[in-house]
Amino acid sequence: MRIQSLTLALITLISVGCNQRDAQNKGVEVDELWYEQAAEDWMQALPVGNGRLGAMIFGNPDIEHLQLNEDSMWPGGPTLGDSKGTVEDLVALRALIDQGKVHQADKFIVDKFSHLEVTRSHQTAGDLFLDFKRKGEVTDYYRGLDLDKAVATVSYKVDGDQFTEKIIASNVDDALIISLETTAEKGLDFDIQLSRPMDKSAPTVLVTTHNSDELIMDGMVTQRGGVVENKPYPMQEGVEFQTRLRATTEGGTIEPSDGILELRGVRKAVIYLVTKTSFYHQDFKAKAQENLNEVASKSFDELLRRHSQDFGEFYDRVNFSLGSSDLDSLPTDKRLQRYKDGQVDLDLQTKLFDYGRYLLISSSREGTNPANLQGIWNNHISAPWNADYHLNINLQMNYWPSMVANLSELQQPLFDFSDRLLQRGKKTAKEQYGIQRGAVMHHTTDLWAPAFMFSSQPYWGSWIHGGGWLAQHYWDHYRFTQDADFLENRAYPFMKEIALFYMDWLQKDATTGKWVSYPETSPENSYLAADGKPAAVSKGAAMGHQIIAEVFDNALSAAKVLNINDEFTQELKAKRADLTPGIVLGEDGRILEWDKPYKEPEKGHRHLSHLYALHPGDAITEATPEQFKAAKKTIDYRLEHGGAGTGWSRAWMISFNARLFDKASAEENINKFFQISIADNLFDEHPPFQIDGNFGYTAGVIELLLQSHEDFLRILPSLPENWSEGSISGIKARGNIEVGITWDQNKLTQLSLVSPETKSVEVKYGDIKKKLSLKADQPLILDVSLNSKTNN
Ligand code: FUC
Repeated sequence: MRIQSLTLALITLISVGCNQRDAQNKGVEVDELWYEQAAEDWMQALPVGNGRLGAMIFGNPDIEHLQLNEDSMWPGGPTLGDSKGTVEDLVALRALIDQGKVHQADKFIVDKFSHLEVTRSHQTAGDLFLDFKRKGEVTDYYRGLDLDKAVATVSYKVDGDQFTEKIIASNVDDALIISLETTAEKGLDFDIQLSRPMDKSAPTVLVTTHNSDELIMDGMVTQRGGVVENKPYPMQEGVEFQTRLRATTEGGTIEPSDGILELRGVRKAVIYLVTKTSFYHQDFKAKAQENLNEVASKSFDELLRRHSQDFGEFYDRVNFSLGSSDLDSLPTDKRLQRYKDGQVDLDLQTKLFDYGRYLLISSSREGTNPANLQGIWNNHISAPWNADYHLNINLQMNYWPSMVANLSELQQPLFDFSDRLLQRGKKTAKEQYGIQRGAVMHHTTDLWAPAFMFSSQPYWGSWIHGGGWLAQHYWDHYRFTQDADFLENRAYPFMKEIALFYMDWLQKDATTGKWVSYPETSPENSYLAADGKPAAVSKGAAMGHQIIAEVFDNALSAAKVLNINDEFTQELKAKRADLTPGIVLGEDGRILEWDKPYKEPEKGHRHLSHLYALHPGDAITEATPEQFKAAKKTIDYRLEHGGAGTGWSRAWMISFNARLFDKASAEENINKFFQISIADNLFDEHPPFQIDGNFGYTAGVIELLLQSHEDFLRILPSLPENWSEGSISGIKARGNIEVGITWDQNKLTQLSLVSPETKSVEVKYGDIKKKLSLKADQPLILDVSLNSKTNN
């Protein structure tokens, strides 16, 4: 596949007259999305990104549009709001719950502790338009995204003359670069324009020309329609930025005119675009200039080579195939439609898997902010859910593929961000709840990492386990990478702070004698209280106790690895021993979501928070058969009542199915995911667009093929029936083991395991379970009976 792609890259580089589709028709395979027409709307445009900077490409032959993105485009600053409430309020709140006054508790929690609704959003970085003064008939149109090399291409003929545009978002050179070429004798005539949408009718940028070949767009992110405490809160300040663009040409002329660059008679042009912001650099304007000078000193071919090599270092680690790719000759939107019409397309399933990896590499790189609800791709001033960092599943789901798909470095932004959040979370714990030790984080946050509670409704805002859930990623990062330094210096300190908060938050329940967490809510969901009216706050909820148990267990495991045995671990053990259980079965055999088997107003709710312990947690496994069965029942009930209504919820289902070895349901949920939740550009739809489903899907696919959460490796635990032949390589299991699997007629044909260290590992395939020895860096190749094919 790589050699084929390289061949393709060479073909496309040397031949303007031969587009990718022509090459493909000649039997060259490539991981690509492709279309026969320009994007009419944003959900048809194609994303490129370097982790921080990105664009959505429309490919319009008349006026080409690149909608621009940068990950720190936020209004406001770190100072917005403070924690609310006091320790006395917390005592009063708990008393209301103890007295069964849950509706009063619901009101009280919001009145006393919440900043109510806050609207301040991640925003678009603006738009780049290339106005081709084009007359003539456009034929042979092609628009594609090569996932292998992370290059977008638009090509077509106008009156027989070939036009080719290539776009990359380079991480190594930190720029967007666009190359344009034509075979037309008279060259291309076009204007280059930069702009950014108004904020409530107020201009947000000033565009000027510089020298004869540069555009400079200066601005600051504002949010005049901002809301805080449910009240208008115009934000007139925010992150400052400069976007700088330079055009170079072969042949023809460039003239600056009134904030526009006019290019005439150009046979070849390269446009370099950089954006720097005050979030990252005090001297962001000087940095932008420096960045532009550096990138513009290189040719497009050189930049493309550097970019593809850098991108490939991540992307090429994994290869997934389910057999034939014959349908590659069909445009992606037509294939998708065919799928939506009922014809399952296995190769498109592998493309969507690869796309998840592509999107993560493009939206989360070392030193950037983590991928938000839209990754980095956002055309709004006020985005859905502010395109922020929701901590009650969405941000975490974004990072589910990172470890299993062998992209552990890409988690770095999540940890850098979470460490900032931890600092603010300590303040919130003290100020809001009077808890002196540790840190708390609520259901959502943004670039400035506030940890306090904000929402006007208790059922979504008053959840306190954002930090607890993030702690799982720290521990898992260690389990996958075995990076002892990370464990000692990053993971354990984070896990300890979260555990400390919980230790002081828990209350002794007079009836059960156990430690109970309350006030609790179950993310975004409500139950029917004794009077038949919906309520959110309860005395304990499944997810809260599952997360607390996990944080305690993982912190103790980490302490063991680090040889720590101190007052903290002693106290932790004692509290853990008497913790209220988070997995309790109701009479109907389902897992309870709250402290009692309440009636539910929304039986098919999209969140399955009480199954956290099944996935992404690991407390429910085959080794806990009753809970395992109950988890299946819980899922079935949700689905019978219209569950999995959003893209991310459906994607989560695939991982649940995988953990329950429910191949048939996995197959069905994959199909439904394609049929209901995937847009033409293969972005996941909540709706609207939300990238978590893309990442959840990629992670779910691996979960079907390999699991390692039970201290042994399960090979092909939940292979869907219709994935009868295929292979996957380069994926990771806990223990830092790289795994390759090939199968045919639904049976394993070859398993390969390699570890950088000599170690023993237990592996299970079907009913066979074996302990195997791995020698450092020596692949162990096994057959269907887990016997070695390599004799080592
Ligand atoms: C969670 C979900 C919503 C949405 C939002 C961004 O709160 O319940 O469905 O995905 O995050």
